[in-house]
Amino acid sequence: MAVENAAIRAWVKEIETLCTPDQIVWCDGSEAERDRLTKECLATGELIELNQQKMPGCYLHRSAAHDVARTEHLTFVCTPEKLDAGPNNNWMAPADARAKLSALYQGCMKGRTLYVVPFLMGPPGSRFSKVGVEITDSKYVVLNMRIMTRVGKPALDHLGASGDFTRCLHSLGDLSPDRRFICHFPEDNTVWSIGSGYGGNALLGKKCLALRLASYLGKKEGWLAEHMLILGVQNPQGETRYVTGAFPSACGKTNLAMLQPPASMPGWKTFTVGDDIAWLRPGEDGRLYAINPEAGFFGVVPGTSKKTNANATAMIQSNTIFTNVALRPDGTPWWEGHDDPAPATALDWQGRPWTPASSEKAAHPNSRFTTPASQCSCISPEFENPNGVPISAMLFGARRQRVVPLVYQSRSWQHGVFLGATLSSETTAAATGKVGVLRRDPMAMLPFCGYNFGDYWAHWLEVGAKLKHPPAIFRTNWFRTNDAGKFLWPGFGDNLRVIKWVLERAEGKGEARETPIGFVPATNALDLRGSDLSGESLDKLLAVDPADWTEAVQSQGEFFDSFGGRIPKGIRDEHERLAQAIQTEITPDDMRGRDAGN
Ligand code: GTP
Ligand code: SPV
Ligand code: MN
Repeated sequence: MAVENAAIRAWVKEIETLCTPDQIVWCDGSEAERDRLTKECLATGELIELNQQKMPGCYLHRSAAHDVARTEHLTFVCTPEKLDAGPNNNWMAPADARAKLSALYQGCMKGRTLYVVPFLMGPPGSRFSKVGVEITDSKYVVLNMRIMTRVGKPALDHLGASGDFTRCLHSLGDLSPDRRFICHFPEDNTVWSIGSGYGGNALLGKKCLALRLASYLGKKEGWLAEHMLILGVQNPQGETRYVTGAFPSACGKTNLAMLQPPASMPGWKTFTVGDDIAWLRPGEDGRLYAINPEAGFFGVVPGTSKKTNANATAMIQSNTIFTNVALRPDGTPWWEGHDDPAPATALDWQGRPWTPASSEKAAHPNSRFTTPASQCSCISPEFENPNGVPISAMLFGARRQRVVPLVYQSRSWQHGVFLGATLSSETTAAATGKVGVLRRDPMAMLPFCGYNFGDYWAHWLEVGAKLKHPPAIFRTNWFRTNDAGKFLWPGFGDNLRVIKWVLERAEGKGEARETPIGFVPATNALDLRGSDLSGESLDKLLAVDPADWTEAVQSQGEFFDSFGGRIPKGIRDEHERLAQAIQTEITPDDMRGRDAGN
């Protein structure tokens, strides 16, 4: 493909000199290109063909055993001033990062092919959309980028002769975590990644461009780049409203984005606009509009079944790349939580013999599917709308076994930003490190905000001030457990019951009870017809315990203190107000015999 853009050509030349590949291939996004790359990957073993009768166009990729999730401790934001990256990011001085990584890139593509992948994030012709060019030496990365972004002509057309694109340089290097770095240079609109072939570390359009660099750009240009799903909900009267949800990695965005209404809620329909990333801008009518910059889904496989996510289950039966799932003797994939029972024999995600007696899991807990959005039967008719969709409500959700109710509403935009800023969640397998540890994850953006959180919250407050009709903001928690450790809430399709109340509240209806933390559904306000939830479970789900919240308020204060003077006053005010409201509620009895925590 002949790419005329002079800035792209010059950059490719520069990287060719640095990385010395044997050859250069310019990618155009065509089907012929996909077929050719797939064939090459089958020959090298980078892909394994799955049963083409049962699952046409589906392939399995096994990654290196130590390269299965994002590595947050090896991810850096390289701003000239450390404080601009903030305590929420690892930081390296730009010159140091360039020197360190240049040495690793030196000659790293000898014996390999350099692929040039021009890609567009966002719908063609949209003022929201941005162009990136990824240079990579991984065919697997090219095949995934072709699904996750709009590759080739849409990108080059959008760019024209301009040099305004994100320079995304990626090499597998030697895949060693000792020589792995994912470095962002916001001032140069550049990402340098080496040493990993895994999703968020290697598909540089996703977390690197569409969140870390885009959040920084959004601050400069007056918009927001968020780790959010976008869901369209149509009520039985035929009215459609849009909701976004920011939940940390592996906390339910893809599942909520593809929610299937329960049988006991006839007439309700849902439409997927996005499952991971939203770019949001104020519209001329004073509402907030969102697009999904991606073109596919890179979803968590374990737990995906007809019962939990029928839409995703149907969508991944063809043209899907599976990464790190188990392989059955008939050439079909399997994972924990699959509709079929465990096979008598299989190969696990590393290709080792596996039986149900094995002590290890068959699929990696962070195994993933990569599927084009066009295969999703509930994809929204507004998916390609260049103007985006107007947002009625925003959810901040997390995994919390205790303390946090199923749902509650903020009193205002400022209070909603505070709810986002104080989000905390138990860690998952989507990043390396211990699973199940409680950590603060503001707006589900801890690993993805490209600048100081203090400045980011200030920016949220500024964007809200521009909105005549801001979305209503809620906190959700599908993961509260009972004393036996079992989830109290059925989740998945039943989450529509919560969304229904959310949309009622956004329109000034719906019954609520005011508590120190915000508005909780009044008794009988949630539509539970046809659900077998007990009254006792509901009470536990909606309980607000002042003593628990006294501890939470203290830990929030300590967290905010770590940002020093950069915390906006509005956030401090909300924290103060919460502390006082809890103090007023609490009785000495509440605090007796409590252990510290949260
Ligand atoms: P990333 O792609 O990492 O950003 O994750 P995500 O937020 O899209 O999470 P996803 O929807 O893939 O869900 C992750 C895990 O949470 C899966 O194992 C799901 O089965 C589980 N999960 C999702 N929704 C619910 C829910 O409503 N209730 C419960 N109990 N589990 C859920
Ligand atoms: C996440 O971890 O939030 C993901 C997968 O969506 S990754 O692309 O690796 O970031
Ligand atoms: Mn994600």
